[in-house]
Amino acid sequence: MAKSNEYIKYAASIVPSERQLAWQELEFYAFIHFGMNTFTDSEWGTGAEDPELFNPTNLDARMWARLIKLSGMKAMILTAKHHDGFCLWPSAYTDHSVKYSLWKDGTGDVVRECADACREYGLKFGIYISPWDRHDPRYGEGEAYNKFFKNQLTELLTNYGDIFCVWLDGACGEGANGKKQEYDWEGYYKLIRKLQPDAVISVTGPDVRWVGNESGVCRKSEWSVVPYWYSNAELIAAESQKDVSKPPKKISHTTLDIGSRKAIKKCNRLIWYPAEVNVSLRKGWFYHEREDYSVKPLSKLMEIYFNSVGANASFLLNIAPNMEGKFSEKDIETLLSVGAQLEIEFNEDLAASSTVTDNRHLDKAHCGQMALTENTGKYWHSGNDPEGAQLVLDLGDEYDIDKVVLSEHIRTGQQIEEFSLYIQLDGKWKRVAKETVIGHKRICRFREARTRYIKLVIEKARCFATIEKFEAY
Ligand code: FUL
Repeated sequence: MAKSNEYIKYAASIVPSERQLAWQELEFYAFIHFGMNTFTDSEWGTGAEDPELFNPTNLDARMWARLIKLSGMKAMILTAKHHDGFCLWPSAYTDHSVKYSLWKDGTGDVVRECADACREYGLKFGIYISPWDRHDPRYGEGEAYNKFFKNQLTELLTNYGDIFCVWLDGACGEGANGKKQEYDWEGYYKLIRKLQPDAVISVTGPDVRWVGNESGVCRKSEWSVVPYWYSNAELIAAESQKDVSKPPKKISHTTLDIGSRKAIKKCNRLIWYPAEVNVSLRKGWFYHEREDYSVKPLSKLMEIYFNSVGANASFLLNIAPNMEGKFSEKDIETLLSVGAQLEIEFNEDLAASSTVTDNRHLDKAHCGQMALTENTGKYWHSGNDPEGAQLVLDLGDEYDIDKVVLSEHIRTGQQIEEFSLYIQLDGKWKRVAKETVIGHKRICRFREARTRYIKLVIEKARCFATIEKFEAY
């Protein structure tokens, strides 16, 4: 029997770290691309820009944080340094920073303002720092550059309070001297772990997997347990964007199926490496006036939300403040509509006071009733014979529903491989979803119907099945 196969048991035993568990809870959070490129109307600066060009007239990080919060996002990741090397904080290790700009006569610190605003609005704060630095003459000089980069990381990770994420992109181009740098990834990771042990290292790092494109496309089955080599920095760098005009559109990194039994069977080292979908609200990552008309419509953003957050991935949505240092009108309008739509979609969990019956459970403490989100910290566990296990929810009355939200108890690994969801109509069960993975979250959407009973059937699982959230809307 496949279940007894060692490789399946091994896959089922891979669990997330505490920092990954905390990150999973964020689900939807903001990227802020702001810096020298905002003032030169470019996407990738050359590094030769005059620091004096950076001069936002009305920078308002509190407004950024407030709008991020209102749009339903839970954190902000700021581009502290992009490929052009210009630093948004007064780094002691370079003269290419806000310190040498006209903004606030060189006394300003965008990283500080964002960190403070996030704390004020209850958002987590993270940083993007590009290892590729087209300005610094040490780039391409091996150890000298790595030391400089680590010094900058140290500044960012010691002076601004808790950092939830260090987002390292894989771009590795030539420096001003035409040389390429050999990055000391292991050294960077070690330093980050030492200074901010709770921070996830995303994309070119071991904690959060880049989905492989920048257009909001996810795999049908986004597994959190995948072969270890997907976290290999050199591989990620090799697959990253190489040309500013050609952002990756389709799923690459690296195939469509990276976590099924077939995909992991021959692999002797697996890793918990859940996906993140990064998409820009506009066409580019930085602000360009000509792209004021490229702001994605609400419908597109909701589609990406359901296809990412609703399919075991997280959604990192980029916002590009303008030269004033503010979000533009169109962006504000759109962000507020996303927040309002999320409130409508997830207004009240109609399953909250259901009675749940199951056809098997590990023990009483893990009976079907524990699957309800209401029972915080508890979960249903099928026992060691998961296939065919069922949960039936009696909502207590008939309600119009069009969505069911499910979560596994991922602290005990990702187990469910196939399931079906049914609602009862006129005394008959009607299947409304047939899917594969659940993982941290699966949102099943279907045509609105009035029902009192919902049934979940586990069709295939690794060693057992768990459900810790079961909601209906
Ligand atoms: C890429 C960069 O080259 C883009 O400019 C942007 O920052 C994106 C999020 O990551 O690797």
